[in-house]
Amino acid sequence: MPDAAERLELQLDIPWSAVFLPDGTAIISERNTALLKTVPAGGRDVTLGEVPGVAAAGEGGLLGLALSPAFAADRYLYMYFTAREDNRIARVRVQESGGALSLDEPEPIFTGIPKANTHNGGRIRFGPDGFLYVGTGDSQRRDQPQDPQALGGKILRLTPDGGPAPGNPFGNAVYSLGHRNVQGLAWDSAGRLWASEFGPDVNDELNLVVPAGNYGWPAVTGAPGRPEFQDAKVVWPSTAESSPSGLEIVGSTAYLGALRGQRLWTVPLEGAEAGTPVAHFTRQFGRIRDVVRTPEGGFWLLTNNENPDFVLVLPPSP
Ligand SMILES: [Ca+2]
Repeated sequence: MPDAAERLELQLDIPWSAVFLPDGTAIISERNTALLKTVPAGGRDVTLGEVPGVAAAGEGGLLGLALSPAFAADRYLYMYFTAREDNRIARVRVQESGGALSLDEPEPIFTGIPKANTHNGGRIRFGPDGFLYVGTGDSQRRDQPQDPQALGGKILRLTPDGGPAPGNPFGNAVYSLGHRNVQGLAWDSAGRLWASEFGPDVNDELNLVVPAGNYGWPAVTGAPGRPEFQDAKVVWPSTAESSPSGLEIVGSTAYLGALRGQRLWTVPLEGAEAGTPVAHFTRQFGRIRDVVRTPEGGFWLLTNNENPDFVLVLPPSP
C-alpha cells in the first residue's frame, strides 16, 4: 500500500460511486445533487447530466453505478437511486458524438426496493456470471431482512433487463438475506462474492456471500456461531473505527472504504477465510465512501466530507 497518494481536487458534493469507460473517462455519481459527472483521464470534472426522479434525503439519493459488461455494444450505464416512492435501478445509454458524451432518457428496470431516511443500501455491480448484484438496506423495517419475499435487507441478483436471474434460490430476485445495509460488493479471483455491511453500533461486517445464505439481521450481528446464520468473516466491534461502504478485491486483498472510521481497510483473504484487517490513512482524508480500481491498476478513493469532496488516487503497487 503506497503511503503517498495524489489528490484530484475535483469540486465534488458527496460522490458515491465511480465507473471507468473503456477510454479511461470516469463517471461519478453525486448523492444529493443527482448529478453524473465525467472526469476525462487527467482532466477536470464536467457535468454530464442530472438523473431525473431522484429524491435525495438522508442517506438516500443517487447512489451506485455499474457499467454494462457489454458497454462497447449497448452503451448502458446502470444507476441505483432513491426516488419519491422507492429505491430503484434504471439504466441509461451514454451516447458519444465527436468526443462529447450525452445521456439518453433513463429507463427504470427494477423498482419497489423500500426506502427510508437511512439504510438504503445502494451498491450495484455486475458479477463474473454477467448478472447484476444489488445491495439493499433494511430501510429501517425490521421485518424485511428475514422475509425472502421482501426486497429490503438483501443482496439481489438480476438479469441486465431487471428480471430475477435464473437459478436464484427463492425463484425471485433475492440471492441472500438477513442483511442490514450492504454498500460494498466484490468478487475474488475464485469467483466468490464478498460484501461489506454496516452494523448497528457494533459489529460492522465483511461477509462471504452464498446463495440463500442468511446473514442474521436483525436477530444477530457479527459471528455468534449460530448454525442457522452465516457468521461474518471479519467483524469490526466498533463502528466508529469502520462503517465500511465501497469494497474492491485485487489479488488476495480486500480493500474497504470506511466512513465513520475515516480510513482504508485492507483484509488479506485466504480462500474462503479472511485474516486480520490493517488500517491505512487513518483520519488523514476523512470519510471514504468508495474504492474503485482504476484502468491503470491503482485505486480511486472517493471522500465524503462535503468540504468539497475530492478523489484520492493511489498508484498501482510496484
Ligand atoms: Ca450479519
